[in-house]
Amino acid sequence: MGLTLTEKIIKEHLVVGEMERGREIGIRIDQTLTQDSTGTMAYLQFEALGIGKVKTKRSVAYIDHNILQTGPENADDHLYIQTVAKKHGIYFSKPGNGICHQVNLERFDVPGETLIGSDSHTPTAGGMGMLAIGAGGLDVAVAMGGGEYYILMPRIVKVNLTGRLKPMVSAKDIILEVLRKFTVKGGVGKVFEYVGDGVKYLSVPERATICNMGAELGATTSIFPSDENTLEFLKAQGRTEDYKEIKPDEDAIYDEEIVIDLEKLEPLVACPHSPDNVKRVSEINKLKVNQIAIGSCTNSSLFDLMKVAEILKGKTIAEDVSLVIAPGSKQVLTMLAENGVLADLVASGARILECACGPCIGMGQSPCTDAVSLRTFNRNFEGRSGTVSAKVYLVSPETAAVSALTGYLTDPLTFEGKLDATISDKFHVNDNLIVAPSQNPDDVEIVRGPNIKPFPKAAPIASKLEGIVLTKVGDNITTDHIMPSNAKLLPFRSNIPHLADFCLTPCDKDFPKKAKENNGGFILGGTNYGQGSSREHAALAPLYLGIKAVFAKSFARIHKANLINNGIVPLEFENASDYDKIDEKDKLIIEDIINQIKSGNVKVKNETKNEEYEMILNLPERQKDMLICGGKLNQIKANTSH
Ligand code: MIC
Ligand code: SF4
Repeated sequence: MGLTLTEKIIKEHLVVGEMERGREIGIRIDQTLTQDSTGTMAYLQFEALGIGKVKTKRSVAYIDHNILQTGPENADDHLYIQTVAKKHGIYFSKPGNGICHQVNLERFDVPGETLIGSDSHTPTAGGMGMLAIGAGGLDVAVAMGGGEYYILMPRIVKVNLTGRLKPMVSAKDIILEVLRKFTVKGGVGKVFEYVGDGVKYLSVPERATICNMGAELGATTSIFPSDENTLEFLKAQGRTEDYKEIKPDEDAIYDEEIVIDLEKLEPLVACPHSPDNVKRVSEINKLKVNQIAIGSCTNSSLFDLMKVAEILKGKTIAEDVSLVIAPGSKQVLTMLAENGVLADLVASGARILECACGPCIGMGQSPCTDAVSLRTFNRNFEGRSGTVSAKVYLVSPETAAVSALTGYLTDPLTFEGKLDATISDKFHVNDNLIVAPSQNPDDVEIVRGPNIKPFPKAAPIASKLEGIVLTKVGDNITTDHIMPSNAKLLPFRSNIPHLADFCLTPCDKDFPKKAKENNGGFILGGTNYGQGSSREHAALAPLYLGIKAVFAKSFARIHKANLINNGIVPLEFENASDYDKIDEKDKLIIEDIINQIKSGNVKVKNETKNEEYEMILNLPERQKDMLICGGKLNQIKANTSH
């Protein structure tokens, strides 16, 4: 029986378990990446593991998120990461070098290898034919130490691309179409494998756009085969030796299949406030736009920005529009400067930002009150732009650029003119902002600024869990709700006590206060609780506040793993309707929790209502044991002390 591409890579990296759908497997990790806003915690945890040099083929630490530097905190974090990287065998990509996923694609991704990263958009590397997965910082720390990474063997969706995109319709429109079909929770437990005759018309950066935003499906990852286009890209990056052809067998068996006829695809837009709220651009009439932001790890490649420049060349953006552009990497910015296109962008009125995440994570460029902001990014969660009343629409670079000229959301198919931009056949390679690790690690002193506080550690689980429901929230709660990130809070990613005072406040402003007054308690959530980011802070802040368990109709993959890694029990309702019966302030009790965890069926008593609910804890033994030990670090310590 033939294998899918995903199965082939997993088979080669399988360390624990069998490739049976839905069963836990452990895979060997070739490469890791971290970025600065999750990196400080990941490296503190790595240090706590007591490992000397990383054991991966390559590990890279990027600085790309926290670059506003409005006080010493960001720079202190950068210095900590730089020194810890130097000591432990990790490459360090300096601020200014670019967004982790874009730079990793250019310089380090290798077809057929495995990558995990402490950022949910790590699957971007699927565009290179790599099995790349977003994970919590602690899982990345363990992988750096040579430990395997655990996932449930995914179901594999065949996304059959037929035909070729029309001009002005873009890779972004393909992934928006997949999101329209599957929604933000439709990808949980799945890998999206792109195949079909349409694949050959997509360059590596376009494939990366699709895999990048596949994160919004809740998927484990997305992947393309490697082929002549991959080889061309690697050659153009001076990395021919990294090429390896890898594709699914002809008779591979998939769990699901969808077909997307690229010829029929039209420009699409994800409307506020969810990446799956997708409509045709042509359906939306007369939407006046205040701000347009082009960039992010989704759409900041040289190819994307060349297309934007062609549209803007010789013209001026609309009077009422602010256009900001953040190139994805130093390589992209250098080439825009060298070929003169940067001048076209600036002349049209674009404001050029540093090569970093920037506005995507609310690090500056918050739009005006009630603004309509068109962004080429991947997330439009409420408030993420830094302006709570703003309405963010996610679009392709073509739609963004054409709309910048008209001042209205405009279908790029109405643009008169033809784009000539093609993928470059030779990139300007200069890795001078990537610092190699030290040959003499003993001489490297790790510098820890005053903002770097110890991370909270869970204790082995008590025999009985009791407490009140501190807050009741709805469906699709994102990690941006649980642990908001904006220009004011991001400098405190290494300071959980400070961040904890903002935990869940977008949903319930008194949550931290209630948690502190009641000595902790429980959170009640709906479906897909914890979607979005990989930030472990969304588990560490609740841990700090004494949260013992979260009850939800279902959980997002990375957040669920982060809760378990930090000893917080994620319980799912056997009957979703029980969610309606529980109210805030109800007192809940779970007796004999250790045995209940072991059995996987947990009875929860509601003392206030005199009711009982059946909850499910459908976890592999490894994670059940982890909960009993009080999290992953305690489990590792317990296992190494025997
Ligand atoms: C995001 O896009 O939400 C982030 C910011 O990159 C996060 C990581 C973080 O919260 O630091 C992610 O995607 O994992
Ligand atoms: Fe950075 Fe935005 Fe990409 Fe997250 S989604 S890594 S914040 S550019």
